[in-house]
Amino acid sequence: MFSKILIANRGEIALRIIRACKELGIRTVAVYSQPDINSLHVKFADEAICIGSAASANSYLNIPSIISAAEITDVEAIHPGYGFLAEDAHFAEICESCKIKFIGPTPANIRRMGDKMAAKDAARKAGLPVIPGSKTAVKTKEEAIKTAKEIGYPVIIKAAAGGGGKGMRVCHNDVRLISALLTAQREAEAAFGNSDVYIEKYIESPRHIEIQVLGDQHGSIVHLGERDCTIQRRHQKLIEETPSPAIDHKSRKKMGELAVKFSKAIGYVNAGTIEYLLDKDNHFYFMEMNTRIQVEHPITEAVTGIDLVKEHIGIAAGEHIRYKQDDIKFNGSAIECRIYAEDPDNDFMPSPGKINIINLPGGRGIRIDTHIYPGYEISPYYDSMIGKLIAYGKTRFEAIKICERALEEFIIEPIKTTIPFDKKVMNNPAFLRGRFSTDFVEMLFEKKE
Ligand code: MV4
Repeated sequence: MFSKILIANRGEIALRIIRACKELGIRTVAVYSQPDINSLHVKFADEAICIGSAASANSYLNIPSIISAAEITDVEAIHPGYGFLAEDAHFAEICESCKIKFIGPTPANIRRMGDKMAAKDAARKAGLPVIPGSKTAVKTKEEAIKTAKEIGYPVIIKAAAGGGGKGMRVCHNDVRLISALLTAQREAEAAFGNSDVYIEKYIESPRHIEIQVLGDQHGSIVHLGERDCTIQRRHQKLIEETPSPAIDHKSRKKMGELAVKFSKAIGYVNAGTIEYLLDKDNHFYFMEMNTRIQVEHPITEAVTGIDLVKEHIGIAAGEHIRYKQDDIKFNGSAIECRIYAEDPDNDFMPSPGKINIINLPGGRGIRIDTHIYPGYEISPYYDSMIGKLIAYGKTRFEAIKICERALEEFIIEPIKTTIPFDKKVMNNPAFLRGRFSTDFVEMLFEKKE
């Protein structure tokens, strides 16, 4: 095992990783931007180094600064957390060439899955159902129209280097497709430095279901079940749960087995997530793979009893996964509410500022992962997520009730947060019945007007 690692991140995930390290007896080095000097990750790490000014490009994305910090403090490995450099193959390569272990997949894994067409191609070859569409980049109007004719409207244009919803365009006819193609290519070029786009059949009102996988450096791969991340707004996840109320034991098993088959086929190492879309008829399709530890990992921890961050670090250190697929038992139901400093009654407008009063909920079945404290100043420079509430119960209904009462106890003042939104969802009939799609949040707000 490592004796000292650097955490190239901030906020709740930096704290989460520091906690795992303390339990593993690993010393920690925090890095921070100037405005983050009073953050808890700085306070709780064994050492801390300032790596630049507020803008992420100058600090948490500043590779020379981070590598220098790692060399000065003589760490053996770097944990990137999520966001920032977590899925930057170039950064993972630099770590390797500096003889610092990147805690995550191989640079080749990251690069291949970053190309969404290559990922789909690998999935198709491994025998997974993939969304019908173009198999190579669509360059011309003629190619676009030919693809649309084959698969039928509606279609969606996506950036090859995209993911997470950036630069997507839904089209219902040839005229719209032709004009959207050029805009999508230009947008892709501007956002990712790669103008390649591809076309897929557009699946209306789907559900987003992802499978957590873990693979060690010795070829062992297991899955840890699914997470239903359907409740999102503008590609920002708001609430996740496991097990998904939308799938039965049989599809769960199939989705898991195929996720493992895919991971084996690409020689995947460490924690990853296979994203599927589920259509109205409950058919599932591979969409993409995330090559990082994810925000919503705690709900999987709740139902499996496995500490994903400890596994993540152990695997990077060369340890074997010591359990087989059948050893992994799924118990109970878990729900995560992401708490954002945003005003749900004003189009989720960011609400940065100083927090004066906090009451964190607790009690049976509750876990809170957060970096906030009374007096903490939420910076407008970074993501507005300020914490996560994870509720665990024997059944989905119990988890919802525990979540609801914890939300009642949750006080953060004077800034606006998404807590009132979460309370509404816990009382929503469609949510309670487990019947909702990616349109859920929009519908919730339309009904109100
Ligand atoms: C889709 C889709 C429908 N059909 N692809 C959104 C994020 C990005 N990873 C892919 N996304 C979608 N891709 C096809 N062929 C609908 C979405 C989508 C979505 C997916 C998951 C969760 C929420 C979503 C909200 C809007 C659109």
